[in-house]
Amino acid sequence: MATKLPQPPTPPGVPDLRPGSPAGHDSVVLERRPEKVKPPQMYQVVLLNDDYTPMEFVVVIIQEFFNKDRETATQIMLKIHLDGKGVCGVFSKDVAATKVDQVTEAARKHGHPLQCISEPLEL
Ligand code: TYC
Repeated sequence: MATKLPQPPTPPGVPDLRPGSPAGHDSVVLERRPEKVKPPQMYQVVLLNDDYTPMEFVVVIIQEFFNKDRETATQIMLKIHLDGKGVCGVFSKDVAATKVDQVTEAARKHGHPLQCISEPLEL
């Protein structure tokens, strides 16, 4: 009877398809499928205008919680004042919810009616 000599190993990651190896015959080739993993839904955190919250307070809120410099924060505040609302940042769902909570809590603590919401970002 013929004895089979041991074969040298294939390099890492290279399947051994040589005759006699387990995958050399009777093996199943899986069809390649398109990637199904989608990037997570992102949320924009929006401040709403009102008639009572001081402009300066809104500027500070945008600087503190959305890491904007004073000029950018002022532009965003003025956009909200004129348009009724404005986006302060875009975050994952959990981070957006935390920003909403933090801004709402800070506003209530100072007696201001400032409204902060998050909404799914349209692609
Ligand atoms: N409209 C407010 C005022 O005139 C200022 C303001 C800006 C309030 C932005 C809320 O999200 C806001 N004092």
